[in-house]
Amino acid sequence: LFTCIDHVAYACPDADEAVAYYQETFGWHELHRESNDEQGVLEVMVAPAGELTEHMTQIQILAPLRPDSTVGKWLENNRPGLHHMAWRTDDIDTVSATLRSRGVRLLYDEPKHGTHNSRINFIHPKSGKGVLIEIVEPAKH
Ligand code: CMX
Ligand code: CO
Repeated sequence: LFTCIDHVAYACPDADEAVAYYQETFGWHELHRESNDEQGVLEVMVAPAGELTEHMTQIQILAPLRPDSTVGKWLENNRPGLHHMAWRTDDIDTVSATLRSRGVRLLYDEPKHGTHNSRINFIHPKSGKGVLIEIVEPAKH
């Protein structure tokens, strides 16, 4: 069903501060950033190298754009830390149908827009053994 771990997401109030720390202290590289208004987050993708290789896992640094967004509400209840992990697939529609047939609770009826024009959905933490899991189908080039 899945090809690799696409990213692990870290949520914090100040993305720029966290990205600078990753760059200066750990030598990670910023590859991409965008604001996702629908999700209410600023998303910065950082990687251990300056260019992505096929199955490289990134870290997604998240900061809320508004206090009433999912990540904003999460930060009211949690300290900055790991928020979700994302599993990559070539075919989110087939994966979603297969998981639903196995009784897995997905958050959205249809995939939504994710980073870099990807299509995303989420496995509810109740179906993810306590972990929020994103399913991501990267844009095909
Ligand atoms: N990881 C694990 N568990 C989580 C969680 C998280 N990130 N967020 C909430 N939960 C758990 C809570 O601990 C709580 O568990 P209990 O009932 O056992 O106490 C339960 O889920 C409900 O918590 P809540 O505070 O009421 O949270 P909501 O139901 O309002 O929201 C969720 C939870 C999953 C529906 C919401 O986080 C969501 O819609 N997430 C998907 C969207 C998202 O995360 N977008 C930002 C990233 C975008 C991107 O990656 O591109
Ligand atoms: Co994500």
